[in-house]
Order: sequence, then structure tokens, then C-alpha cells
Amino acid sequence: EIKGFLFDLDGVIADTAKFHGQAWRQVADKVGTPWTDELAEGLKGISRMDSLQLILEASGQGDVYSDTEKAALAAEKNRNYQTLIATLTQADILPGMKAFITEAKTAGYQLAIASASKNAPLILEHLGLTDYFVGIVDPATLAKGKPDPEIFVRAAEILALPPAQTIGLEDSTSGIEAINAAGATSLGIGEPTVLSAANLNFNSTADVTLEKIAALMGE
Ligand code: G16
Ligand code: MG
Repeated sequence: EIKGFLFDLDGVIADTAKFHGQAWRQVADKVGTPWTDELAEGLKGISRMDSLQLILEASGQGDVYSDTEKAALAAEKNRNYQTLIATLTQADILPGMKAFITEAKTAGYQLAIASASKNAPLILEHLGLTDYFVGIVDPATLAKGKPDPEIFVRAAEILALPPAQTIGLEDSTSGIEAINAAGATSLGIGEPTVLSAANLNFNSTADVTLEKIAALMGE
């Protein structure tokens, strides 16, 4: 029986991917990596330093920069990003998600955040959603990021539930892989062809309701 939901943030609760994209693009231009849709898609759900590494490797520069230089590039991206997310308000919650979060909480489900973003607490504050969640996994304390299951295992722990009693909501392939490996039920939001590994598929956040989830789970 499902008793909790583990929410990704970027791409599930808010469309911060466009801000991550804009912020990284400035860094990509600086290091001379051509910006493509595939690159942008591959950065979803991936930690800040892993994202930078992908951007550098995309132009064959994986080993060109020192750790100090990489830290400076990642810090520059985060400054770009924080400038962009400073403007976030409740109006930036993705369609239907405030309704779903409210519905799930009212129905007695426990909610936690499993976002790779160190900015998640700040973003939830801007969106006025902090109080709906029992807790937020601190990604700085993780040994491995998505697709490793650790972040979803930890989110279930915050709820004191076995992962099997939870559903993880994700928009990224790495996140779906992480949920599946954690032993939770994966709910993919986005192109079913891209998120083919998800147990349940929804095209848009606007479609996610408890009733539709129950129907897809055959209950
Ligand atoms: C998000 C984004 C990623 C980003 C990561 C780390 O993950 O999808 O693109 O690189 O967080 O963010 P930050 O640089 O703010 O720590 P999620 O897990 O919420 O989709
Ligand atoms: Mg995401």
C-alpha cells in the first residue's frame, strides 16, 4: 500500500530547467561547448559538478580544466542561476502540482523532496510550498547522485517508510532509474518514449491526480 510520495523538484514541481539551461548556457559559451537540446536534456537531474563535466566532455575538454577552475565555473553557473530563480513565485508552480500536493497531503500521504538541487529549500520557499513536506534530502550529504538510488532511499527514510510504500515523481531518465533501483514505484512526467523505464507515465504535471494514479496501478 502506498503511503508516501517522493518529489523531484526541477521539472516536476517547477520548471526550473529553463533557468538551469540559461545559466549553464553562459558557461558553455565561455568554454566553447555548442549548446544542443540533447545536452540540455542530459543535464536534467544531474548534480552541478556532474553537469559541468558533461558540458566540458561535450567539447572534448573533460580533462582540460583544473579542479579549482571547475569549481569557479560551477560557482559562476550558480550565481547566474540564483539571479534567475530570485524571481520565482507561486505562479511558477507547474500546472496541477499545487492541486496534487494539496490533494495528497489532505488524503494523509507523507511527502518528501528528493531533488539534486542544493537550491531546493530556497525554491520551495519562493513557491510557498515548504510546509507541505516532511523533509528535504540534503544533496550535499549524498555519496552518489541520480541515477544512484541513494536520494530516493533517503527520502523514504525521512518519511519512515520502506521505498516500496512510496511513489517517486520524476521528469528525468536518471531520476526514473534511481527510483526503480530504490524499489519505489516510478511515476514519469514527460514523453513516454524518453521515460520508457517509468512504471507509470503522465504526459504533463497537469494530468497527475490520486484517481489517475490508482487507475494506472490497477486499483
Ligand atoms: C536539479 C536539476 C539539475 C541540476 C541539479 C543541481 O535536479 O534538474 O539540472 O544540476 O538539480 O542543482 P543545483 O545546482 O541547484 O544544486 P532535480 O533533481 O530537482 O531535477
Ligand atoms: Mg527533475
